[in-house]
Amino acid sequence: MSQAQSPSSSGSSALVDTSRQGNVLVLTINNPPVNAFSPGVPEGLHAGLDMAEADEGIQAVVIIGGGRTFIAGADIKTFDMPREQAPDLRGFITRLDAFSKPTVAAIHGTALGGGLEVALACNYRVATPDAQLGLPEVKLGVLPGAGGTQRLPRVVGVQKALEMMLSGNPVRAAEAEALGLVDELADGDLLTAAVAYAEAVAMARPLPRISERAAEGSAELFAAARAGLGKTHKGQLAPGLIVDLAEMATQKPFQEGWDAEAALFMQAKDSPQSRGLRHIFFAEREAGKIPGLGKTTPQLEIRSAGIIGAGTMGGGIAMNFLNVGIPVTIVETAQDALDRGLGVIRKNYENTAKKGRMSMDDVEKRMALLTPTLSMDDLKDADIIIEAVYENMDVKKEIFTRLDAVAKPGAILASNTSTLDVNEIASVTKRPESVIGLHFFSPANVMKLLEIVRADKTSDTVLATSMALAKKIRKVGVVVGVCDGFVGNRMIHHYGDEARKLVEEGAKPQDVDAAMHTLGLPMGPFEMSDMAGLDVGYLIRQHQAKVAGQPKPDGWLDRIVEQGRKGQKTQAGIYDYPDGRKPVPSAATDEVLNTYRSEKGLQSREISQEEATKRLTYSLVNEGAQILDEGIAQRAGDIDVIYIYGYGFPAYRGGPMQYADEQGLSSVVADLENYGHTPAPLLKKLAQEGKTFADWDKEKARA
Ligand code: T1G
Repeated sequence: MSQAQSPSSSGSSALVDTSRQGNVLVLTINNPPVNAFSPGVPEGLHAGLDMAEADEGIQAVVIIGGGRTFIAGADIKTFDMPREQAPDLRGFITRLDAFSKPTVAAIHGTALGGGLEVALACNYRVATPDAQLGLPEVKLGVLPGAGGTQRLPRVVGVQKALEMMLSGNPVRAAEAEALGLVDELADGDLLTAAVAYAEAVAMARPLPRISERAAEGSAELFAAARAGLGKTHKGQLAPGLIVDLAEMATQKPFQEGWDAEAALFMQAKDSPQSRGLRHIFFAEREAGKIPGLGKTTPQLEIRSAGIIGAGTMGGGIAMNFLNVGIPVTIVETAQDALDRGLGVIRKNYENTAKKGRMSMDDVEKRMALLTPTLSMDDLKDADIIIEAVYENMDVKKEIFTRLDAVAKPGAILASNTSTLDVNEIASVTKRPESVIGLHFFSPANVMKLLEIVRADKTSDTVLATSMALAKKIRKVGVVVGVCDGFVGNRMIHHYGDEARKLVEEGAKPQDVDAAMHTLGLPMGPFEMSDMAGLDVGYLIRQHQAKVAGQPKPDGWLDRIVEQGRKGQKTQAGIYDYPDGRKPVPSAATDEVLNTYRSEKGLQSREISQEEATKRLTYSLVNEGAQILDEGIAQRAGDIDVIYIYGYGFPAYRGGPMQYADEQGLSSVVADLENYGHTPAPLLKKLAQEGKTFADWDKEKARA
């Protein structure tokens, strides 16, 4: 095996090895971890093609990935490089498509994005049965930019190509073969199969050129595709461009579509939406890294779990473990509550089975892993125990005192508290190093976010185990510190306050919510409050005022609750719900607001959507900056991940902190001051230095 020397460039490329098998030259890409098309890869591949061209004895070329996968795409880190420095994927693909000798892509792992585009420019594709092939560019706010929009429709048909490019989801090799995207499924060794295919087929036939086929599609098909974008990709740029390019593949010569694709790719790549989605791609992976905790930090094995509380949260949490085959013992204080909890879990699974997403056999298998009990003593062997009872510190302390006596040595003791002080909970145990917060978001079996609350004495092992467990149960884990509300809820508290102020100043609740719809959130603050239940906040405010010896709260929201309008669950809250689900502006709420404003002498004024949007998003950003300054969150990117996976912030905005970076922190500071707020010191400092939150994250990572 030698390293390809590229005559066209000075040094050899260590990223591509060449080897010869009979008359076949094998080019093996070694660019771990995913063989992205990084600088050095094209140089090596070109050198390999040079070698194949120069040697008459070579009659075919096989391109294969070393390690765990074929090429997983262009190197996303190079998107913002100056064009002349970025790896020239299109240039390589142009050469490969016209190459004089037959080429075979040998695919295992994932052939994604530019990786599949390289494979499409090969004459043939051989894949392992578990390989996956896809064009996920839309998830990065871009479009396939190296021929995918023109070649895929010509191979699998426009309908399937649109489905793949708009969803960004891969297909498995068996389906790819049925589609004609893969020519042969390799049984046994992939390279052996690919070389054999090159010898038996590729060398025996005239070279097939995808670009010479026509793609077919009807006007109705494209009209339907465009109409669907309003639902699936509302407000996004790249999906519409993908439909345009797929349509071009049916109407124009290949070269014209190829050229148009390049221009539209650049347009999408340079959009704030692509910057937002690429930011989240990396931020989500960074959030899983805990500075100071390397791969050598010992972890505990989680083979069984105990859940205390079989209510909505406890049941949802239990399902996450059952879904990955981890047995759960679930505890309640009364048989009817236990039966009810199990019934909800079973019903959830049966509903999924009715939708065809799992079999009834799967339902039974998962339910068989669930052991109900009324005795906490039955948790004595559990590797992790998660308390999921209602938000009351005394109750939690009592439970953790019992757990301390029951749980085996080394068991992780976790609380699902959404705001309470995990240090205080840990203080009642003799094992504070084993205590951690695992804040699941409701519904816990659906929402991907898991705030991992690191208490003062939580050990590195418990923390690292919890982060690994988050991945295992398919959650996006983010480490947060102890404070009231941790990160997400602490910020949303300010967001809710600002929303209420906007209404007191004259805005209609539906207009405030509409501002957030325009930003891309599925629900605005008042729809969210009605959904959660207004009485939750009401009781907290009443309790806090009583504890503080303050007068009973009498805000406009309190008055709505006191009319028995508790939100969607009572078909009336801030909105009315005549059909039980869809919010409709309520005359009763308008009346409460008008009375309240006149009693308080509040002058109503017109409030623009721009003002509402700025005040709501910047209330999050300002508190987020304070949270960073206090070290409660490790990165601004972590806060963005929390808001995308826990609060429905649109990923194509990148999260609140990325959104602020896009507006410019100086203008955020100016707007905050203009609306009567004091910018957090860190935000002010970054603005004064002309920096972004992303800069702050980078500097911190280097420290
Ligand atoms: N570029 C750069 N780095 C990448 C990368 C990529 N394409 N894919 C993964 N990484 C890094 C990732 O950040 C992480 O780094 C490590 O690899 C492991 O990733 C012209 C323009 C392949 C399914 O969108 O979907 O081609 O944190 O944790 O869970 O048309 O990675 O270790 O430092 O995700 O096993 C299209 C994106 C690009 C594929 C593997 N391709 N990657 O999942 O590992 S755009 C994609 C993935 C394009 C062309 C267009 C997944 C994976 P670190 P990981 P994994």
